[in-house]
Amino acid sequence: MLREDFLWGFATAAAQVEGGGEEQELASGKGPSIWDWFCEKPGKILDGAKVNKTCNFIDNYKADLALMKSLGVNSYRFSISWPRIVPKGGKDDPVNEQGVKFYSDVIDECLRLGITPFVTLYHWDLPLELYQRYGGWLNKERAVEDYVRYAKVCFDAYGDRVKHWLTFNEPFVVAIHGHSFGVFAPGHTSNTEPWIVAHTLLVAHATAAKVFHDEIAPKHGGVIGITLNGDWAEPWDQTPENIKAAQDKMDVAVGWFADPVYLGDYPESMKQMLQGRLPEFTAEEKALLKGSSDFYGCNFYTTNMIKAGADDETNGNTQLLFTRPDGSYIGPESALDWLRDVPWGFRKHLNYLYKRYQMPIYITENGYACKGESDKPAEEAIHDTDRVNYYKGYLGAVQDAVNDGVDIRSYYAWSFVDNFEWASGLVPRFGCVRCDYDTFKRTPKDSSKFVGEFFDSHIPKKEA
Ligand code: GCO
Repeated sequence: MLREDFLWGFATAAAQVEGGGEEQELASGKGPSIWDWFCEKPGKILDGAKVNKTCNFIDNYKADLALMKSLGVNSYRFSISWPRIVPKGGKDDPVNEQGVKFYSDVIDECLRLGITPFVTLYHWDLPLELYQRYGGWLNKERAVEDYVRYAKVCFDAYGDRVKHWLTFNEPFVVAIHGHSFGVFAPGHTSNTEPWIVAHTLLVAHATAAKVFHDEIAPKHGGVIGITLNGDWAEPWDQTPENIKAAQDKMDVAVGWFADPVYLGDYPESMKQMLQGRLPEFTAEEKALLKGSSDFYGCNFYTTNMIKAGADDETNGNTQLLFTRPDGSYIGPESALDWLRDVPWGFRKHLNYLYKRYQMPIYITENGYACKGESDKPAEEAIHDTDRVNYYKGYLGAVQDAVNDGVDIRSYYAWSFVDNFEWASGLVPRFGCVRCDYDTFKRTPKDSSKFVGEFFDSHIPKKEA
């Protein structure tokens, strides 16, 4: 069984679900984010979708929360849009009261339904103005100040009701997809910027967490952390070079952020690989980072087989494969080339994290986009057998890891409803609930019921 106070629900992000169209956006007082601007560039979004018209959570939030409740959740993870709170983003820029009220209403509705809100402060929608003023995360001094002021506005407005906070979602993706691959906003391709951006994000995380620990937690209680992606890296075979390669891959995917936060500095393998390009922490920054997270936030999707020897720093100079040495695939294909259904890696990953960082783990995302789902008519697509199979395997892995002794405190399925999958647009569908993008109509898929029933039978009921 899981803990009696285990949190479970669905996860979403502001930019991926909120938008109901351009008019709504203009009337809301929200400023543009780098994703609004990025979507206007030809060819950046696979199907030409716009981030300002996704699932219209803005108008639908009450019905969405009621639907979540009917599926049995006791929690909901969502993010706050920085440019909705501070349209221009900066520490001296005005606050949009309409935006502050929106999340306040969402939080109140959650609490009214007995749903614990789990709030992410930054899920990739940087106010465009800050990118234009000084290059966004590339400018540590200014970005940290502006971010911390925004975080304070949120803590002050919601800290009385929100007890679970995340400073950043997947800083790896912000740094690598945004500044090395160039496939996510702001679309840079550089071999120096990602390491600088990551450094800024870590310092911003630690500074905001200190404000929370010093000023908010003593008054209202609550916990704060950062959430990291990272697929499980399985050595291709048991040769020393491939075992080392798998560790190097884990160091870049996870250790790049988790080692400074929980262990005090960047992994040695990254220092060696990047030499002078990896920034160094000052003594003050190290002290700030230590103890900055009250838990380990884990987003998890898949597993790769790892071989030594590819010339790619973003993977620790390793090669990622979905095949075994005998040529067989480790799991079936999804709608996305980076994602396959490989449940056994999850148990290993959770054990690895717990052993290395010794922190309670909150699983903040886990989910699947079924191959070909978008080509099917709605009445067929809602019978999402591949997603049910994925959750069956991965939830089993969570239960196994708990039985192994790993301290796991939450699970959020990604995602509640089909939504804007960044550069892939609206084509890959991750929802346990279908979204009709013409009418915004929601229809629960089979997986939503499967996940609900799993937790109904695995979380012990509190004695009345
Ligand atoms: C993530 C992202 C989500 C994605 C999901 C599927 O945190 O990686 O939070 O925004 O939609 O991972 O790719």
